[in-house]
Amino acid sequence: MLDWIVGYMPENIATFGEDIDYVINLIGYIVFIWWILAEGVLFYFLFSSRKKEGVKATYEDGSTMKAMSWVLIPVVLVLGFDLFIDYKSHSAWDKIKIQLPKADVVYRVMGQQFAWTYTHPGVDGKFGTGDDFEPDDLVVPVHQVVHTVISALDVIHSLWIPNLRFKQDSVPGRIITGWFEATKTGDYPIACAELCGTGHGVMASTLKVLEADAYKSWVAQQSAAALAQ
Ligand SMILES: [Cu+2]
Repeated sequence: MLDWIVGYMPENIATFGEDIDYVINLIGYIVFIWWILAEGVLFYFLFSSRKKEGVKATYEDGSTMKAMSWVLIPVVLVLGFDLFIDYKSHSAWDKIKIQLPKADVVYRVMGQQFAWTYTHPGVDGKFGTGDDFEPDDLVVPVHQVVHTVISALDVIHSLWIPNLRFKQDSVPGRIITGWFEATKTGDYPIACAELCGTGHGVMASTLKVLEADAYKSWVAQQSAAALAQ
């Protein structure tokens, strides 16, 4: 019952996925209850203020305290809900956005119209050497911490991997490091979540989560091919 909202979401394969799903559920419940209340008030007034014999329509300018309270009370309630959500979700923010665990693998990710470029540092783990390579898909090992060092070439994009509950804007002039740890092997979709132009919808690729051994030999093979060029 308590997770009926995230029940509609793609399978979670991130170590921090449950923290994100908790916040999505919490906000979903609050918004749902608020929607019922707001629609209830709307329909109440629709019926109670309908045309009646002998009653002339009047204009309310909203200057009395009683009229204003219809705005002020909801404002206070919404602010209270906001603070409650902040209170309940700050630990997730801290865990995911502030305290980055040490990286096992580092990728550079650049957004541009209209593709993601992934740069792997190769076997030596250092960028800017001959064994760097740029795979079409984001290939990572399972159960290891992956850092994504995200930049943008032209406009704002957003790297979105729904199964990882991962979404991070890429912003021209900024370098933003994100992280994740996948818990399951397989292929999962990657999209751009920031409308960036006509090709926004085709800015797709795949997250491929491999077993550690398969990942290692893939890196070795890609690096060797890069060095041979
Ligand atoms: Cu984009």
